[in-house]
Amino acid sequence: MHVVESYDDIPWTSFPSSLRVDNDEGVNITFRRRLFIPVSTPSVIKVECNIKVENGVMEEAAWIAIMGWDTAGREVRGTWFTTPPLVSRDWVRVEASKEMPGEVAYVEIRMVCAGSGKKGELASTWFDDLKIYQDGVLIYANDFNNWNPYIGAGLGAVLTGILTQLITGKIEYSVGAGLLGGLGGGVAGYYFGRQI
Ligand SMILES: [Ca+2]
Repeated sequence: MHVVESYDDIPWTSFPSSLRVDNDEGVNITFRRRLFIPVSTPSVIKVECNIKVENGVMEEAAWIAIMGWDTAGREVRGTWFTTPPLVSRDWVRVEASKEMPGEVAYVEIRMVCAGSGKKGELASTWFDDLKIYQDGVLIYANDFNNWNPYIGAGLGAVLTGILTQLITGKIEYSVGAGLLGGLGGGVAGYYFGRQI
């Protein structure tokens, strides 16, 4: 399995979902990198995120790393910083900030999921409400939204309701059938929407 990303519609800190990362490598792994955001410098760049972990060990914790890049595509020395390492089972809002020198034109976000400390044993990490600020002004936000189950439920309800109305000609059947169709559509949307 190694590392699998999906949306999770149950643990989240902002509706309707969070980013879930399952990792059975035993070690913590950078699963998202090369996410570049243009910045104006010199300025203080701050990252904030909600993180929670199941079955992680502190030696293989989850965090988010930020580093600065120049216009020529080179990493600027001394700009790397990370949020504190985290393996809490409860949601924790982590944050970190650093002054970026004038040659920094982009910041790169690297997301690291926790490991269990033992190869083959699963550790799961959830991320939600990732935000990047430049001198206190929000310049990037990711709520890890997955609306597919809700869109699926809405479409399923409407389509089944219409179909039942056409077949039976009875509005009271259509409402009941629409509810069932909504449930089916929601389940289908959840199933197909989980994988990223
Ligand atoms: Ca969310």
